[in-house]
Amino acid sequence: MTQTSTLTIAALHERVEAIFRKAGLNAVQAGALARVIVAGERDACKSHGIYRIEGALRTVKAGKVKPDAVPVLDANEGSAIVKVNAGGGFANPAFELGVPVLAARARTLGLAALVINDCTHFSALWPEVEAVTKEGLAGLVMCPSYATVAPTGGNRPLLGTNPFAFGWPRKGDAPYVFDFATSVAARGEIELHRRAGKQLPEGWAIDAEGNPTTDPEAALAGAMLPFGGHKGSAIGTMIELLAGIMIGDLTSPEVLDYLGTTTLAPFHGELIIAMSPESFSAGRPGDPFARAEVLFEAIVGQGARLPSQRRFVARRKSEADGVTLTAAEIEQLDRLLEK
Ligand code: NDP
Ligand code: PYC
Repeated sequence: MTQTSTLTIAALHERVEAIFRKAGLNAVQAGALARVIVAGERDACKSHGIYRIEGALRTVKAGKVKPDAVPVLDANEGSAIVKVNAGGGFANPAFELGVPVLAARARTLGLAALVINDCTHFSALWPEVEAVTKEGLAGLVMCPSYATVAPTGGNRPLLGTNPFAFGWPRKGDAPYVFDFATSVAARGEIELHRRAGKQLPEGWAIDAEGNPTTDPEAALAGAMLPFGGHKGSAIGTMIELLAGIMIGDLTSPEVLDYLGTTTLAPFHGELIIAMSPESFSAGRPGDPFARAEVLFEAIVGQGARLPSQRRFVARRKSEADGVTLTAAEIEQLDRLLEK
């Protein structure tokens, strides 16, 4: 049986933050990174939990992210577009700086967007979309990545795994949230399969010659495939346009040219859109939140589950019992703290 240890969420946060501080990150960067990574472990999202620490540290060491960056807000008074320049640091502190202004603007105007430029982004998007729903707003979050996905009908990496998240606030309940890569699976999942010596399910990837493969090594050397064929390919392209070109930041192929590798965390921009359901539905019959509940009940009534429910169950368990890590994971944290 695998040896495990259980840590409180606060204790895990302290360790992760200490690792980043020791590696030279300032308090803003280290705190925001620790929050998102620990949230990943707490919610049983292993592909964006502590496994990401080493990639973030490699990126710092390679000089591709500024450990002492301080994000700068351009509130753009009165405009629906709020901007934060991450200053070459990680996206997470830039998001934390911008989200209160985004929310206030969306409440005033009905809808607003937060543009984050010049950031390194390695995390899941659900913590961000949940922060928008916490403000009583519906949210859309998207960003490019680096070229690792072949467009449908193509045979070489071009698009990123381009994550896309949506959130809808629910009164007295956890929000409706989905968050997924626009590739069949996140690249982190392929890496976790490789580490575990497991084959991939069919349909996830092609090798460097463009042939279907279930070998994670061959998939990492080849290309991943978009989810849903041409539909995922088009959504991935939309994300390149909106969260790359439209916001004046890098597209996934440009990110790969800039970094020259997929072993570092990608550097690009991010787009967050916040919408007020009350403003959009004003003057129309029915309360949008009550009507949404009818829809959710009908979904669950058929025996289906709402997205993120697995995460929320894991979160409740972690909050009650702590986060369980394997001996190898604890060793990894100890080693990183000693470095
Ligand atoms: P998954 O396929 O694991 O999950 C996608 C979503 O679908 C989740 O909200 C999940 O909820 C939900 N879901 C899964 N199964 C069901 C079901 N049977 N019924 C209803 N809902 C379901 O996501 P991916 O592997 O595609 O992505 C994982 C993470 O990787 C994301 O958080 C994403 O943001 C991140 N990522 C980040 C990138 C970056 O560049 N920063 C790039 C690519 C991905 P639940 O969690 O509750 O199962
Ligand atoms: O899991 O595909 C992924 C990913 C890429 C960058 C950050 N996460």
